[in-house]
Amino acid sequence: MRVASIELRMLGLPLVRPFRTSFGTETEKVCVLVRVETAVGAVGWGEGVTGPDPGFSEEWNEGLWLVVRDFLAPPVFAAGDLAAEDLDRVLGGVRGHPMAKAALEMAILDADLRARGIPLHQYLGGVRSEVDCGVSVGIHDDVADLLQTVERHLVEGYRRIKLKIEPGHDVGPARAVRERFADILFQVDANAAYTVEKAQRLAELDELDLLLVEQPLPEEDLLGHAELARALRTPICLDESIVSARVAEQAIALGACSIVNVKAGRVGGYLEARRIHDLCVERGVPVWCGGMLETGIGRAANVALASLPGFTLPGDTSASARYYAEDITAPFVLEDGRLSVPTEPGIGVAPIPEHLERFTTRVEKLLLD
Ligand code: NPG
Repeated sequence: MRVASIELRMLGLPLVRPFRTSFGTETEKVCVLVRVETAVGAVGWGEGVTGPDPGFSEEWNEGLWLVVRDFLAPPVFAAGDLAAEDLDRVLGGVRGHPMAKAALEMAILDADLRARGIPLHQYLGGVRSEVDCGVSVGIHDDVADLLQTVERHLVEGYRRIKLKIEPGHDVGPARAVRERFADILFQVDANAAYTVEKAQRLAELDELDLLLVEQPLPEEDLLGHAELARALRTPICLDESIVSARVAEQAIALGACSIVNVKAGRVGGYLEARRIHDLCVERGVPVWCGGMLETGIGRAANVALASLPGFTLPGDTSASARYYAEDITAPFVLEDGRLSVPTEPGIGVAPIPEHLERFTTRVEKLLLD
């Protein structure tokens, strides 16, 4: 296919409640949507997982916009006929910026698969029609409030609870959740908030029978994670550290993690995400699908990814209502703790035009000369 136009859109959607992590509190979802149109009129949608600031990783919305506009769009236009599988080569001159590359890849893959009538889950090799869903609970100052939030999500049917932690809000709140809800699948996520010294305290989590502790140390510290993994009984899962299949291979070989969180945005796209999945299956390492508060566009693709066989743990693929009173697509609805995998071609969903306009704050359209 030949890409004829790439449209960038900045969106701002109110979140139903603030989401607090060790790197900040979000009250609004602000992200970039990418729409591509091919020379024969096929349309595809992609979503950037960046936020308004470089808190989770180095990338952020304005940077993603500029990188797509100034560095990724020109080689894509110049490439002529191309498929998503060619993007590694076509974009090879741009170092880093996986989230920008992933947003563009998703749009190109969506357009291509729609034109060919193939749903994303089928293209990726999915094996399930619905996926088990967990929910991520932000940091709460008050333990009674936290327990109420967890209870609400359990009543909604979520099959696993993940609690955000940071130094000062870790073992205490996690213990309170475990004491109150003895049998639930439960894990914690530190978003790289610990130093090696401070992380020693995380050994106290061992008695809480957690599924995993996610990304305690900074992303580049694979050896630190390996050392910590030897000191803890709770399995270590890596998120921010795993930026490619090659790094996943190294992290596993070093013993830095025994579980991997797969986020397509973080690793440059769905094709690399599938390579990480395949590697982990080969190594016997369970994977699960992470989330970045995606709108229905990114959520659709995540749910397709989570249908692959190695995704044996519930993901952060929550229902749209967990985040949005109104989404830009039809909402994803939880049924018995699961979301259905879209069955239509491509990512299987598209924005509702009226919603899209309402939540758009800026548009820029790039055209093939
Ligand atoms: O359900 O989409 C979700 C949120 C899951 O906790 C979640 N995401 O560190 O994984 C994370 C965190 C996150 C949210 C990261 C927003 C970056 C931005």
